[in-house]
Amino acid sequence: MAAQAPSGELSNLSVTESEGSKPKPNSSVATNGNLNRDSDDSDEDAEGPAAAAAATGAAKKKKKRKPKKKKSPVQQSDPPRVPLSQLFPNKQYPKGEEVEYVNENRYRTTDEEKRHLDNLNSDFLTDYRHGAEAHRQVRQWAQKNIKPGQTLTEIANGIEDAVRALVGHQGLEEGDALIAGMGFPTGLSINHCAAHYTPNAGDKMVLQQDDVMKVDFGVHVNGRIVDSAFTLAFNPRYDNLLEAVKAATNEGVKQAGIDARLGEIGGAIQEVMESYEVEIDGTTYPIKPIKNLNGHTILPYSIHGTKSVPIVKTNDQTKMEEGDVFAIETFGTTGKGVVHEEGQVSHYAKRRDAPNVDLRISSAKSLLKVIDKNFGTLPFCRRYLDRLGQEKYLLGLNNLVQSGIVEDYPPLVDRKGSYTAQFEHTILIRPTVKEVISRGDDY
Ligand SMILES: [Co+2]
Repeated sequence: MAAQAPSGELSNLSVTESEGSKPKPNSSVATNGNLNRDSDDSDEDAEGPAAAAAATGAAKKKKKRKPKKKKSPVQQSDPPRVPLSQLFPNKQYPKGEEVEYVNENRYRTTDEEKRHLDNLNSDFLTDYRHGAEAHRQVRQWAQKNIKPGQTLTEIANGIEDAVRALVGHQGLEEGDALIAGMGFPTGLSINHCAAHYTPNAGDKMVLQQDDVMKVDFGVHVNGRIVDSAFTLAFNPRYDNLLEAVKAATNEGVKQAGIDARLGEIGGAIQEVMESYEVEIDGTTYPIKPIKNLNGHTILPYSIHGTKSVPIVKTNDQTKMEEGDVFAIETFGTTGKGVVHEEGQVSHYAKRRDAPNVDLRISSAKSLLKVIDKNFGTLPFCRRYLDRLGQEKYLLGLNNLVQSGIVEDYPPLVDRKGSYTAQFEHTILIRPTVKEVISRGDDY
């Protein structure tokens, strides 16, 4: 989920205009550092050395060989509905991509004290890896199954039903959505809309063949939110746009680490993004970073922490620190490179620092109770209130927004007719290594 820069900060940013004529670098970013995807099916393991041993054994003592027990293999269904607790019974969820720190932080990988600190965090890591595996399985299913002609409502429900099944919490009983489930609503933002669009009830929008859709959804387990996004397009004319943004996000992920300065990371992201261009219908466009959208820290149950990661060069000297969790997200566009709020709001979240206001409108009071019990400070959307059976809540909801208790996140759009793309990963700045928790073999 994108963090929007306050409009005041915009004037401090200086985006150098892309020349738009540089050749596209052949930068294929390594994505499969340390992926561990081998623990999902114990039956497969038995085919390897065990099967070989059984074969040699069979030659020697044919009679003693027991008939192979036919275990019903536990594997994910299509659509995904098998809880990950069944696929990983010992809670050994796959690790993300672990990357060693560099330079003066290189010692951390083997340092005893840092390893001890890391071990103290095992619940945190288990929850994060659980959520990340759910994200990967759901998104890889979504990438295969989302097709032009589907409604955005269908697409959002498909993703959300899968996420809730995989983490084993439907979120319909009071408090259940706070244990595990959606970390924030499924963003399905199309073309010049860069972020924060998800269908409200009655939305009839249909995905089109030439659309560019950002799919940005969050999974949380015990408040540990995995925030990761990708872009889907069906027309190959957008390939360079998607490639540019994927490479820019990977550059941000690569630059991230203990003591890395946020403004410099922005500069590195910008340089990669602006080295690309894209030709659409005979016109060549430079690819610009959307300068008022940022990556951000993630706190328990809170999607936007206190630090933000610019995607253009700034003089922000703030450093990344041990224990931080960052969402590294970048947005590229053929438009202006700036987004503004436009259209009907769908995304909301209770503020961490919500004031204790005496609410006079009774519907606002009762809605706040629903929000507290089901979402806390996790972002939610109108559809989530609908599925809890809430009705006629808009007046109350708007009152909560006006009272400063709930923040609304309107859709963020660039110039009409432009195309925008996004890729995003969540990274854990662990004491010993950086873990790109949401890394998959897709992106
Ligand atoms: Co985000």
